[in-house]
Amino acid sequence: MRSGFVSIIGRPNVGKSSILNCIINNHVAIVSPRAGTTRNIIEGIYNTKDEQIIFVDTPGISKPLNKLGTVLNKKSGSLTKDVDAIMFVVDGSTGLGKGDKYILSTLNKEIPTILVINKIDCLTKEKLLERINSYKDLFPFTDIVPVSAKTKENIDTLLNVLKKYLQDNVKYFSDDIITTSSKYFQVSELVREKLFNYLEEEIPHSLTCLVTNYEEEQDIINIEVDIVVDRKSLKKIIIGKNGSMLKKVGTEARLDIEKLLNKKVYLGLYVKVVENWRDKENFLKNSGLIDE
Ligand SMILES: Nc1nc2c(ncn2[C@@H]2O[C@H](COP(=O)(O)OP(=O)(O)OP(=O)(O)O)[C@@H](O)[C@H]2O)c(=O)[nH]1
Ligand SMILES: [Mg+2]
Repeated sequence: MRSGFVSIIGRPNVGKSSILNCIINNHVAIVSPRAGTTRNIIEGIYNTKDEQIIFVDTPGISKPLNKLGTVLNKKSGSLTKDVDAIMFVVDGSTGLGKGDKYILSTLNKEIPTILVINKIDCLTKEKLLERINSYKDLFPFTDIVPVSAKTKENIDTLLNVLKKYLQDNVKYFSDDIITTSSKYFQVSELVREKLFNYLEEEIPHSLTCLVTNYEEEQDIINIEVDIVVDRKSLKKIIIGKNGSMLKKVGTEARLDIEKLLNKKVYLGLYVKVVENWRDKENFLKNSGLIDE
């Protein structure tokens, strides 16, 4: 048995969570076309007969605009220290950015770091070579693996590369565990994912979701989720005309939640206002966005 921890880091929106889901073959991390989707550390556990890899998905690192942003960068940074390998993920479709150089400057060169160029389904071979050339000398990468989370191309190669770096000889989790996230957290994330997919511009960043009630009956689970926004004016937008937005989000989220919990679900969504919650330390702590 060989096992180990692998951190997935990179700028926002490069496809870190998509790669994790692709490897675990399950929707353990939410994904959206907006930068700044992931806000918590998400662990996904990959098992074979002889290996176990604990993948640690992190919030994309970018210039912080508020306390929440600072906390997220710190969380991601802390997860590059005590791991067996780091997957430094970049977006092959957009290429090198300032943020990439900043993140690389914070990494420990002793830890095997793999340059993972994602979204190669959007690239020609020539463009990919160009991308590899622009990154390869910025850091002593141990390996360079181009992949696509969308088409799964080369994901098996990536796994084979990572297996070289597993150092432990223990099984950390039993085979049936695919993530360490609680079911309450996963439920709130599925609601947040739909909101991130439907709402525009800054609005998704202004909200967070919290499970406030979870009651399991024989045939159904009754769940209530608060959608917390940071100013009153957003309430109307999230509810939508005659409640249409909330209804759309609620239906989609419920279907995913039923799949997750394997049972019929009643989902109640409520929109609440907590002014400037992203800058309130107590709120961030109580809602699990700050761990300590
Ligand atoms: N074409 C293409 N799109 C991809 C691929 N991987 C991810 N995406 C898209 O890229 C967007 C961002 O994906 P995420 O997985 O949420 O990115 P992330 O790096 O986790 O983002 P943050 O959590 O914000 O840091 C989504 O719209 C994905 O569908 C890929 O291989 N090809
Ligand atoms: Mg993510």
